Amino acid sequence: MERTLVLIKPDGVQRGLVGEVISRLERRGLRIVAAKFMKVENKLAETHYAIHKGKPFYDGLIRYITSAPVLAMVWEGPNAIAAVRQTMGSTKPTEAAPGSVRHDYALEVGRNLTHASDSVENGENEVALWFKKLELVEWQREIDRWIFEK
Ligand code: D4T
Repeated sequence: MERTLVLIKPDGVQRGLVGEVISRLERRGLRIVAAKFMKVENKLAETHYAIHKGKPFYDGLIRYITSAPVLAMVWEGPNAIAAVRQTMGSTKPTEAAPGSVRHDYALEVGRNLTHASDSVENGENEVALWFKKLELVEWQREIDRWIFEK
């Protein structure tokens, strides 16, 4: 079962879109594994976005993600990485598919509301970076067999 880190970034929290994003992931059939409302320290932001260090948007990105609280979550399901990226839409909101979160609620790449892991490997690494093992809840839902084929 794939796991993905999902962040509702400061703009998503400030704009009151937490419930909307969670609702879309729940309705898709994904299962929540962990959630934590938190202010992001500089060190965590820098580790999470290390791949972008040196890029023109890096400093603004770190300022943005550390500017106000975020909701960090882990979601799981078959093909969770691709499913959640699709639900969020392309990084640039003006390129996001109609009906996606970023299409429906965002305009600019620097205020794109959410983060979702972009590969199985990054998903595993990001979940380990943001959450302790004890914070991850293993559970089943009665309805799982009507959503998950296996
Ligand atoms: P995140 O990580 O926020 O889900 O974004 P993506 O995975 O969809 O996209 P990314 O890693 O390429 O970008 C990380 C983060 O940087 C911001 N950004 C990106 C920006 O402000 N300007 C830019 O030109 C790019 C490419 C937005 C997301």
